[in-house]
Amino acid sequence: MAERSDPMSKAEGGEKISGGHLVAQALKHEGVGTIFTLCGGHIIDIYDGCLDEGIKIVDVRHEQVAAHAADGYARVTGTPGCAVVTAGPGTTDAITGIANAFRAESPLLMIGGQGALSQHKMGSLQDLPHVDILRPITKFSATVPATERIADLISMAFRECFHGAPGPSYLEIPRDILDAKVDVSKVRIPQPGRYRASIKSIGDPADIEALADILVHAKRPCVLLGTQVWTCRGTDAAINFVKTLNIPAFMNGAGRGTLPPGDPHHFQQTRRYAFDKADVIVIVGTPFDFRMGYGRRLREDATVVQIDMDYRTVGKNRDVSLGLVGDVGAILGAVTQASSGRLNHGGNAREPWLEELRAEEDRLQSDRVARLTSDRQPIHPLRLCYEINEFLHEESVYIGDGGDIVTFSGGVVQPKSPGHWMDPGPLGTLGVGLPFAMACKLAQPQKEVVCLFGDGAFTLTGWDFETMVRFNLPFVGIVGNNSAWNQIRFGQLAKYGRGRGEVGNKLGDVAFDRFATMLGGYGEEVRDPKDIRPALQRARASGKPSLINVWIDPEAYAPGTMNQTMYR
Ligand SMILES: Cc1ncc(C[n+]2csc(CCOP(=O)(O)OP(=O)(O)O)c2C)c(N)n1
Ligand SMILES: [Mg+2]
Repeated sequence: MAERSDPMSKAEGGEKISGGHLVAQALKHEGVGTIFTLCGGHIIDIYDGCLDEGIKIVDVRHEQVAAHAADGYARVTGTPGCAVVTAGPGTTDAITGIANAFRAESPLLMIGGQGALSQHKMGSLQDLPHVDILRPITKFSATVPATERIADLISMAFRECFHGAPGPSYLEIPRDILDAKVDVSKVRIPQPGRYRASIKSIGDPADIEALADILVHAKRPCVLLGTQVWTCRGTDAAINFVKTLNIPAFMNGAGRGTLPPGDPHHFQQTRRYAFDKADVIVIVGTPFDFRMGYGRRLREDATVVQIDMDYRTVGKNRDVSLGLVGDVGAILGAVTQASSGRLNHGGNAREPWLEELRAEEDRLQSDRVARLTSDRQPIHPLRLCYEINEFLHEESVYIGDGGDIVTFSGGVVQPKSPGHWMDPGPLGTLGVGLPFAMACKLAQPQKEVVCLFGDGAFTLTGWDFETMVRFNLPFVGIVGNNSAWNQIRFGQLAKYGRGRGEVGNKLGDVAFDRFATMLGGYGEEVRDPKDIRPALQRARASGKPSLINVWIDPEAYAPGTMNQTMYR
């Protein structure tokens, strides 16, 4: 343990505290136990404060990783993540991570360095207009004008993180403001639990009754449980809602795993079928964005109900019959209560609807069994996904980071419990996998982390595999290696044909297994499908960060890629 630097020196004028120590206190008061960072002269006093407050400092090799890890940490813990980066390039490097968290509604605070206020606009080292750059992709972006205000502005930034649907905040601290020591008596240090209120609102109680009415009378309802079910930790409320009302449920994003595979209300393959035939469709915590065809894939004459944490999401791109804004778990709980006792035999009357969907689900599954278990070489991506799904257990968090290979996995891999699925979200950022694995393993070491990478995606943040080794964070990494940016390659080939369509989308044959061993991890390569599972098991048993390099067929493409659904 480092020696204390005596931040509270008793100079004349009373007890003093430095800016970096105020940062650390404010973080601790919010419950932030870990910061993700890459060092720079502008921010070092924050590290000194963290040492005194017992906040873990995880130092990475690229600021994008710090920001993605803070995003991942927030998703896993339900408390905000924190990235601390230096001025200029440290801040711009982190921007992709902030942008990803912004689109994914993930609460984190990024603290960035800045040249001294006394040198404002003089051309100081690494000076940039960070606050302006960050403003459009954060919920709050500000500079700290005085040391006394540091803890206060941090509490403000955290409050803003939880305004509506969560998101990132940014705070810039000039170097002289951070380094200065001020009288403790002149400083406001907001105390834990006393500077922001609960946002668990159910919205308008009349709308709860209205939705209960709709559901009690629905004959063929279905529900889509999206990411915010997890954000609100509304899993139990969602399960109770689905079971009490006897409604088939589809899950996406972090909502996956709300119901376990095999549950009678869990459906995966028949979403389109159900949306086409349902009389009532309840969309929970999922925007009508490209993933939902902007709402156009929902039948015009269906009763569509949208529940969301963000007022701006409800009714966007498609009219709704009823919209509810608030904590989606609290709303589902209130609706269940308002409908129970009024359902009579309505729930049972839905049995034929559930049976119809189940029959269709089974039909679609048996149609693809042969491809899932195909022994052919080169390995079909579906076989790899099938093996990963079989390999996961209750406590395995699955992370997908790649293009086509991850699209394949979306239809095959099913997390066994809530909070065990991570994807970048609607920004579609390649490179989130390793930082998410890092955050996940740090926040909950007892869980297993299984991460599937595209060979392209891995390389965007892959050097932080070394950080996983340095911090002893074992995980099972799998690279679906097709030596190409295949998801994009397909569209190019389809549009321009062989030759012109092969520009800018091919990669070298990289031995990721050897990359892993070079850095002190575990690695193996696989070419035969029957070797996949044993290799995964050896990676698990190694107790090290690992990469299983699986050579997959570069000529196989996911149906979503072939339809280019993401651009429609
Ligand atoms: C940071 C970033 N750059 C570019 C893209 C565009 N993009 C989407 S999928 C994809 C190909 C990904 O290749 P890989 O990870 O190898 O997976 P594959 O499609 O080959 O299975 C690309 C380049 C993106 N989504 N994010
Ligand atoms: Mg690839």
